[in-house]
Amino acid sequence: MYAQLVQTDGLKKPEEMSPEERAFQERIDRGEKIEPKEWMPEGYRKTLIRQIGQHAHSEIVGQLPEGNWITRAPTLERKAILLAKVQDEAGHGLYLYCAAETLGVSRDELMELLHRGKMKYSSIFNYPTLTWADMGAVGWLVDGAAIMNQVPLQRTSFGPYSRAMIRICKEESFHQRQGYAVMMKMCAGTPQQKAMAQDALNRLWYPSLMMFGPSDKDSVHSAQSMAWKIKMNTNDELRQKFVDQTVPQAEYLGLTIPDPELKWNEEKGGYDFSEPDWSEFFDVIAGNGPCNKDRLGARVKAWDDGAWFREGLVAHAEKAAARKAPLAAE
Ligand code: FAQ
Repeated sequence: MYAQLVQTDGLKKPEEMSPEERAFQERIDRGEKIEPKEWMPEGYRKTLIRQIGQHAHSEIVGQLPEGNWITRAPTLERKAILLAKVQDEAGHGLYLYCAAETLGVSRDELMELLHRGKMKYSSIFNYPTLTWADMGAVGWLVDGAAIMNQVPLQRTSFGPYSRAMIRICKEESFHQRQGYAVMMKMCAGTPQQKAMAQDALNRLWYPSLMMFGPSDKDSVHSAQSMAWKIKMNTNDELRQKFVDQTVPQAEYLGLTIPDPELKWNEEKGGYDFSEPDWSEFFDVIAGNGPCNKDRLGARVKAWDDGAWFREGLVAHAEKAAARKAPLAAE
């Protein structure tokens, strides 16, 4: 079922395109938005289902590492802020599932694929959140990386995805700022608090770099997705921008990026930095990260525990429809 939903043919040369495909590509090249009921190549539809679906799953699974700390937030104010942030992520998931549904896939199908381990979500959420400082580092680095990827996606060619991104980006920038605020507080605190902040950065730095996907030479979808403006930048371009933006923020905090090779490169106008361990990345997305089983287990349990509620809603809707039916017949 997954292959049927998302498998595509790869990048076509103009001479290999049908007249319809060529006209479609010209619309994309002119910067027009594509809307759900308009004609689109099957590969375009499937690529969007894959990317938007995975993105939606990331928002939902992404609630778990931070949800883990809601009951242990150090103050009432921090708890309220964290709770609001985690709820925002649920909202992002819902906008994105709605955008995917306009492409002819149901939310139940997407959920089933996630629960059977057939569909991915972002690698980053397979790492544990061990201390309160991780709440700062997740907001700062993980939301920071998410925004770096999502701001260009506001201009993506598929209308519903682009509009969902506009709203999501507004909320993500608040998330990033709240994470940085936690880091600032901890770095201005006791030596132990600063050490916790450094430890969180040490553990989450490379997993955050991995969020942008494999290096361009190993990215299977980038060429076609960029031609269709489903992706606006390559994985390496965004990773570089993220490093360039984040290093001065770490310096301001008085923290050290855990990369001895990190160095400003005058010629390229950006930092040189060490690549993440790509074998670890591929292992994590194959289901073998530190928390994959817990994360998926938690989602499946939540889905199963909510069955009675979904059934209740359907029963109520059926009853309400039956009550209206005789009136409609009169
Ligand atoms: N994790 O050919 P490419 C957030 C897979 S939102 C897992 O380069 P593509 C908010 C990829 O799917 C974070 N898998 O793929 C938040 C493909 O496998 P497939 C999510 C990954 O699609 C914050 C294979 O590797 N954001 O965090 C990853 O062109 C805090 C080959 O890769 C989005 O989803 C990965 N990191 O580029 C929530 C943004 N990277 O499908 C809570 C939209 C790659 O063939 C708390 N998505 N893979 O089996 C995108 O921009 C793209 O899909 C990329 C990957 C850039 C993620």
